[in-house]
Amino acid sequence: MNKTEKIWMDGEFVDWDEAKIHVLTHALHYGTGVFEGMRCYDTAKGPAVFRLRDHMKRLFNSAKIHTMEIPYGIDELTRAVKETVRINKVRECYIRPIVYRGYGEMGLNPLRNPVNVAIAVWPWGTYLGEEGLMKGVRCKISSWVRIDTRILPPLAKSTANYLNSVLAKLEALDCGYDEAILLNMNGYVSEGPGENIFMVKDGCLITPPRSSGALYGFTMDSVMELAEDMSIPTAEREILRDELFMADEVFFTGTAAELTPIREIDGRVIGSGSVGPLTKKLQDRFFTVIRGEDPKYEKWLDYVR
Ligand code: PPE
Repeated sequence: MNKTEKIWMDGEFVDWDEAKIHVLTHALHYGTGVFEGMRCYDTAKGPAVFRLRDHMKRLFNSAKIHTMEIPYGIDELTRAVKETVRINKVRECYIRPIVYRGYGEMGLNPLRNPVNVAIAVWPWGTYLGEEGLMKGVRCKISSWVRIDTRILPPLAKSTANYLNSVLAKLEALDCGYDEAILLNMNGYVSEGPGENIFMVKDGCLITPPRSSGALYGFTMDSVMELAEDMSIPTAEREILRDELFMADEVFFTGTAAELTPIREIDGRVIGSGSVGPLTKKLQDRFFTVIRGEDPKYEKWLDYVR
């Protein structure tokens, strides 16, 4: 990975190589952590974090769902994120704040363990490869089902939830695909292991509803708003696996994945087998927005300086 200099740990900047925790940290054993992922992009006015406030709110909500009390305020951590970007002198980076139950007692009751916080930033290129971003990726519908709200809260971005994602990812890779698509317990399309999913059918942009078990993503939310602004009809509704096969275009969204086209699912070519016209249009618009080249959407940018 691309190291930077300092990591923010519980209020202090620590050298990258010294940012260590005890092996009996609660979160390591029981998945008791919540985290975020954001990107900072270089703009004409300097580095800017995309939808920083929204991501921080989601972090606090994830902690709330898991009854973890974060020992800092949201403003304090928002400032710490910007400071971490500044101190590492990076113009573009991925940002990973994590809140976790730390070292204290072993056993499932975490209440006697501290809640620790860390923020790391590092340059992270394309999530599914440069070619994937340009030409699209090949996906496998996973045999693993997306976690259900009765098992683990899917709207919380918790470390534990990602075990489900890792199983799906490994299976997809093992079968020679780039990425997985997970269905939910009702058999409807939910999302990718680390991405929301969209399909285009007859000019309409469709994404699964909040009840699908997908994480509520801000890239997805942004793409929906941009589409509406571009007079593209949109819908949030249940999607069947068969509908994906018949879709004109399918793509993933996510902080890491940005807007990645899907060109094949379970051996079926999607649309033209390359990036679809609407996907390309939204992708171009998205890249304009994150670079601060669209004044209307500067509201989503938080300048670091
Ligand atoms: N669903 C899942 C399960 C998910 O992990 C992400 C982000 C999204 C949807 C999209 O959410 P948003 O980033 O707000 O648009 N996945 C993060 C972690 C990726 C990783 O491998 O780590 C990310 O993209 O930062």
